[in-house]
Amino acid sequence: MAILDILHYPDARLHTVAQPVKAVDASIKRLIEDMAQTMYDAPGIGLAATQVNAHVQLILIDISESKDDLLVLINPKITERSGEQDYEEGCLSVPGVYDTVRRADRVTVQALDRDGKPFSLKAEGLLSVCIQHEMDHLLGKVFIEYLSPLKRNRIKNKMLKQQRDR
Ligand code: GNR
Ligand code: NI
Repeated sequence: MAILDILHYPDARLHTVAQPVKAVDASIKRLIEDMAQTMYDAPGIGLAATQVNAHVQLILIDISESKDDLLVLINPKITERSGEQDYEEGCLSVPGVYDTVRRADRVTVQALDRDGKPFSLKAEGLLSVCIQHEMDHLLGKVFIEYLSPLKRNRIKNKMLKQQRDR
């Protein structure tokens, strides 16, 4: 297992659109292991392959208190969404920035699990937010793109300054 480097905004690679996983083979399983270790180490409650510069449709989520309930979604597709909720989001690719995003309250998602087996999941609340946040990463989208251009520019400058000062 290995801890992978997480890309930080405004890295252009975060805007790459991920490709579908063709086969849940040994290399994908290794990526899942490494991403899990990276997510728990960070720590975060979700991680998209995009964030570790692997541009395949793979996301990991663990919103459990005990950090022992890893959810793996490969080639996820949202088939139903309803309602609205506002949630204060953060992102490992935009460290130190938190802001409110409005998303669907409930989603139904279809995906493959880590054995390549199809499953369907209904989610609400934080899990639903997290699924939508991670699926945005696979489309090359970071949550701050929902904020006003003014806020986004301030965040971009703050991030660039942080990276200069490191
Ligand atoms: O760790 C994370 N916390 C979080 C909090 C509110 C809404 C979304 C998230 S996901 C984030 C990890 C991350 O950046 N995933 O892409
Ligand atoms: Ni994120």
